[in-house]
Amino acid sequence: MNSSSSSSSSPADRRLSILSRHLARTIDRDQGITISASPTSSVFADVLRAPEDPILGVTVAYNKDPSPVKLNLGVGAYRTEEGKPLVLSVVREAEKQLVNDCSRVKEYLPIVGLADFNKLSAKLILGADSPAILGNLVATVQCLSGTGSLRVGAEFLARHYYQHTIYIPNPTWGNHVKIFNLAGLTVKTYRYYDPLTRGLNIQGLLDDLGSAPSGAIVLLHACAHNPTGVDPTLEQWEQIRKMIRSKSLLPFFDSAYQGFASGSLEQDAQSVRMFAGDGGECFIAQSYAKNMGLYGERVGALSIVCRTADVATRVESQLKLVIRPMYSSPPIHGASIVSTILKDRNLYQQWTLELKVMAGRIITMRKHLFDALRARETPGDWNHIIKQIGMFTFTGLNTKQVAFMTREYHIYMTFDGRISMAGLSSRTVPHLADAIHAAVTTVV
Ligand code: KET
Repeated sequence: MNSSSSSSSSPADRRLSILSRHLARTIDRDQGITISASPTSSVFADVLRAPEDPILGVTVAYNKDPSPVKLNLGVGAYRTEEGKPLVLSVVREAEKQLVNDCSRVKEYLPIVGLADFNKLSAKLILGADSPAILGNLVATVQCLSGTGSLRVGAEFLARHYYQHTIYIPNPTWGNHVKIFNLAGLTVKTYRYYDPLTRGLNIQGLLDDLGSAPSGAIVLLHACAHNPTGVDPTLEQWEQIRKMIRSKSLLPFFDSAYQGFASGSLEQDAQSVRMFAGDGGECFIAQSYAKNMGLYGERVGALSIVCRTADVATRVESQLKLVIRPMYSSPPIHGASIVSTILKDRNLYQQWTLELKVMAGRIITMRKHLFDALRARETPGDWNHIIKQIGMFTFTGLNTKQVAFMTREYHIYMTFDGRISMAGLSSRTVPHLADAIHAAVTTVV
C-alpha cells in the first residue's frame, strides 16, 4: 500500500524553521559576516515563491495565453455549448424571489448555518425516508462548499476521533491530501485505479482497506470519481461497505457531483445511502458548486450520521467550536438560494431538469470526442472516454503529451491527463481531437 505521510510540516515546525533562519542572519550580522538582507529589507525576505495550484493554476496559465483558439479543460466547471459559464435558470428564479422578499435581512446566520438549508441538504443526500433523518441521528452544518465541509470534518476528526489516519484513493482530487494534512491527520492511500484496465482495481482496494488499522478513516468519492471517472458498481459498493464495517473503519464521503454522474440525484446518492442506512457512522461533505452551478457562492454542507440522537446533538455542539474560530458563521446568500430551490416543488423539479441537461451535454461530448478520435484513427483504445462517468475524462495522456498539447494547441488541462468534459463543446471537439492525435503520434 502506498503511504504518503505529510509533506507539509506542522505550524510549530514551520515557526522553528523561520526562527532559525532569522537567528542565522542575526548571528551573521553580529559577527560582521556579509549578509544578504539589509536592515531595511522586508521581514518576509525569506518567503519562498509557492507553486501555483495544480488545478486552479491551469486557469491562471490559460488566462495569460493570448491565442484565440485556447481552450480551458483544467478546472471542473460547467460551460455551455457556446463555451460560457452557466447560471441555471432555476437559480436566477430563486434569486429573484430572494431579492423581492423585503422581509429578508442580512443578519449573521447561526454558527451552523441556515436551519432549512441543513435539513434539506441532509434530505437531498440521504433521501426523504432515511432512517437516520427520521431518527434525528444526523448533525448537519452549512459550510464553505465541498472544500470547507471536508475541512471542518477533518478538524472535528482530529479533535474528537481516536484514529488519525485517513485513507484516500490513489489517485484522488489533489486538494484532499492538503486538507487532511492541515488538520493534522496522517494521509495514506488505497489502490483505486488500474491504468491497465482503465477501471477500478477492486481487489487492490479491498486488500488495502482490509489491512488498514481498525478505525481508520476512509475517504470515498460518492460518485463521479475525480479524476478517474471510474465508480464502483452497486455490487462493488456493497463489498466495500462490508469491508469497511467489518474492520470498523469510518467512511467519509466526498459528494461534489451528485446528479452529475447519471443525471439523477437519487441514483448518484445510492452509495452514501447504503452506508447511512446500515446504522453505522459516516461523514458526508456536500457541495452545490457543480450541481447547482454555485461555484463562487461557496455553499455546501457537512453531515455526520451518528448512532444516537443524543450523540448527534453533542457532535453538533462541538462542530460549532470548530467553526466559530475558523470563520464564525457561513455566508447567507448561497444557502438561501439552495433552500429556496429545495423546498419548492416546482423549482426543485426545474432544477432536476436543468441538471439532466448538463449531465446529458457532458455525455454527448464524450461521444463526440470518441467519434472524432476514431475518425482520425488515433492510435489507442479510447473506449474509456465513453465509459467514464461525470465531469472528467482521465485520458491516459502523459505529462509530456499534455505539455505538448498546451504548447502547440493552447489546450489547458491538468498534468495527470485529466480533461474536464464540461469545458468542451461541439465546436471545440475537433481541435481537441487534433491535439490528442498529434500528441499520441508524435510524443512518446
Ligand atoms: N471534492 C472533489 C472530489 C472535487 O472535485 C472538488 C472540486 C471539491 C471537492 C471541492 O469543490 P468546492 O468548490 O469546494 O465545492 N473540484 C474541482 C475544482 C477545484 O479543484 O477546486 C476540480 O477538480 O477541478
